[in-house]
Amino acid sequence: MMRAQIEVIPCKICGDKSSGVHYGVITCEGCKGFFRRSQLPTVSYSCSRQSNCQIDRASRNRCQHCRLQKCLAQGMSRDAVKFGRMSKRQRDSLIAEVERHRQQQQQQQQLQGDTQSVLSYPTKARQDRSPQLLQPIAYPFSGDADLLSYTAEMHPHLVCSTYESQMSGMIYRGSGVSPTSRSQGRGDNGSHPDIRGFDSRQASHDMMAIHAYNPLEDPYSLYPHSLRNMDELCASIVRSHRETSQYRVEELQALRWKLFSREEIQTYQNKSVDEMWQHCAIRLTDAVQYVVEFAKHIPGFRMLSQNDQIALLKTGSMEVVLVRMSRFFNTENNTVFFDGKFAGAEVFKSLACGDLITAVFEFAHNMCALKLTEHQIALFSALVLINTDRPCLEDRGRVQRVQKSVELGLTHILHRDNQESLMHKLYQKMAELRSLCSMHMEKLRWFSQRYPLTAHSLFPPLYKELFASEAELLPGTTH
Ligand code: HC3
Repeated sequence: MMRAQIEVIPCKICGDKSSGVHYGVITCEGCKGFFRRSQLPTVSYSCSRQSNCQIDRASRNRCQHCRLQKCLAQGMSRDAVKFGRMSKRQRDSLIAEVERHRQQQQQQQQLQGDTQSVLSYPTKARQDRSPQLLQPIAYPFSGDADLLSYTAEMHPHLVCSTYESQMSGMIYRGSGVSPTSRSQGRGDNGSHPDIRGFDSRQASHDMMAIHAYNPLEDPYSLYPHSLRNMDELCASIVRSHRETSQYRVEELQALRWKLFSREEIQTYQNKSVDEMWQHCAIRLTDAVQYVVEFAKHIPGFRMLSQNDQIALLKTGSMEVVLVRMSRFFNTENNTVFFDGKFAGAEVFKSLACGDLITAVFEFAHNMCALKLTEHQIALFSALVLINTDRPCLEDRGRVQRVQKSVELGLTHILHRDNQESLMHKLYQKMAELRSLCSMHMEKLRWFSQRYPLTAHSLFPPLYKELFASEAELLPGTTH
């Protein structure tokens, strides 16, 4: 990947323009040089305040101690692999991150430029407004304009939501051959073919084929039983979890002391309801993007049809975000790592969703009490995602086969850890997740009626794609 592409991602330390991957992290030249100097044996820094100085482009030279803490928290280290020698997966997830930033930048530009047009964007004549088959509204979504061709007319099976343009773009971009490659047998390197570099025109054609091919010809139709062994499945899911979990648990441990100051909490609480909702919607959408990357590397997920992958992500990604939130949670003071520091429930007061916040924090607390290992969280997250009870699935049997293999993987892990008793507790957690998410949808319906403009034009497009159809977030929807 060209250095120029990486530079769309701002420096992870101070937010200035980055110049590439340095000591394992995307940083600017200034922070690269700072870290190099900080590693000299004679150097040691201390903070004259509470060791929680804000590090940004303007303030980065004010406190060397906090700047170094942030470098370490972001993963900078002398023996980090050079970009050129990164593993395939590391490079893949870096490519996906560059893609996300590029897309976000374009959407922000368009959002600024087109805020009004999104509302008045011409919608096609609506078919009967059955909640399932909503007429697609083409997003001013640049870069993959062809993706918008996935309209209900072309793919009658694309039901439940019609905002696949974002989600399908994320599922296929920068990842693999078009979906029907599996019917040509194994991939080029002998491993299971998966969805690599996305050619939207080709995929558009293939997507038509996806509903035509006969599953019995599909080498994966016996998929879970033909798996060489359960360890391979578990290892693959754990690796994907580790590479898409935003922060390592040990990093979060090192940051537990970083709490928001009284003034910073006040700043959040002074935000208006719609401002705070927009802020959280952006943070939540960021977290969901990592979940989409996680899903793509679950063996068997990508063998599902695009429709089913999107249906599972639409209803499951928020649940996985909430499972992952327990990794960011400190049960000693009931705070969660948010915006770079640990925040108590009071930080979210201006969302005006007190009961939802309380429930979410309680859930995170109770999840921590289970003391799940990273392996157990990885397999549990995959099981939460691959769930045949989700609405709008077109090939429930195929989803069931993948779900069964993930269930076997989780049982395998729990047996190995001598913790089989956890299984029924985890099924209870899945029921709690469903009620948390329906509570979330209820709040979102309330919010979108109270603040229609924010809900329709200031939330990230992917956020609306995730929650739009249930919360009636479609522009011009009568409430
Ligand atoms: C759940 C949450 C929004 C998401 C926040 C996330 C999961 C975002 C990713 C961070 O890395 C970790 C994190 C911490 C706190 C999470 C928030 C707690 C409360 C808030 C609401 C319940 C959801 C609000 C989202 C809405 C209402 C805008 O859809």
